[in-house]
Amino acid sequence: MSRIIKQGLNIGILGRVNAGKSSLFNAFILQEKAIVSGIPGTTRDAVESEFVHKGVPIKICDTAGIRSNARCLIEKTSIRKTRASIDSYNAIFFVIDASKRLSAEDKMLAGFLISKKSPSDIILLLNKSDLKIKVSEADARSLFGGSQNIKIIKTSALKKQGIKEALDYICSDAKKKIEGIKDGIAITNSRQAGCLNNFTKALKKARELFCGNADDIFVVSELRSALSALDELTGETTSQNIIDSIFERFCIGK
Ligand SMILES: Nc1nc2c(ncn2[C@@H]2O[C@H](COP(=O)(O)OP(=O)(O)O)[C@@H](O)[C@H]2O)c(=O)[nH]1
Ligand SMILES: [Mg+2]
Repeated sequence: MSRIIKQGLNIGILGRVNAGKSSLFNAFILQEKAIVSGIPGTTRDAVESEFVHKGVPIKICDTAGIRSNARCLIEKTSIRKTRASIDSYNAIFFVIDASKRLSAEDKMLAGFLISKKSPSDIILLLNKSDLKIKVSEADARSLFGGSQNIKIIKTSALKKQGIKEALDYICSDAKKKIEGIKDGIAITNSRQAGCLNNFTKALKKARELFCGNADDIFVVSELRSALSALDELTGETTSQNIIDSIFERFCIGK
């Protein structure tokens, strides 16, 4: 989970060809970045975009649709890449074309996903919900053995419905997961706050001196103060060797 804090949310959009993945991707990022087409197998290379929603940095990736009878080598390669990328996503938008009956490809992909991800990391998007719906929520859930842990949201990339709901859901879920961690790393007392304060003050001072062309010795002295404030906060002592090698490089680099 600390991966979310370090890198933000990494979401993959998966589903069979023509389910509407690229259209949804464009709706999520509010741009026409991915090519939308009725011709199956159009998306070959994964297309990525980054933005912030409700305070959560998100990287979202449109993938090549997965189908069993890929026509050519390029498509086969992109499908292999899609499969291999699944581990890197914190969450998956699994897109189903709800205007058509569930296909063997939907089932195959759902089986593959559930073998790789926990149900709470899969959000099922019943897309094309502006058309006559042929897949009920119960049908969709049956793809995952009826699991109640899979969130289902009806979307229409065409009418821009369910887009905000899907992003809101994924962000509030991420925030819940992060809250638990935040508690563990909170600055809990004034001594710790004081250390952080001293650390930032010393760093600022070092920067000022450096930019003002002060002699290295003064800059280094401030950096040492910053480090010792950090040591006090973490309870660790930075080894003299590390300090020496940092300053050696610092002085040569200047
Ligand atoms: N009616 C309707 N058509 C859609 C919707 N989303 C996508 N489409 C159409 O479905 C086709 C395939 O869309 P695309 O986004 O390229 O699918 P992908 O292969 O999963 O990336 C295109 O003709 C889209 O215009 C939707 O929500 N409603
Ligand atoms: Mg596509």
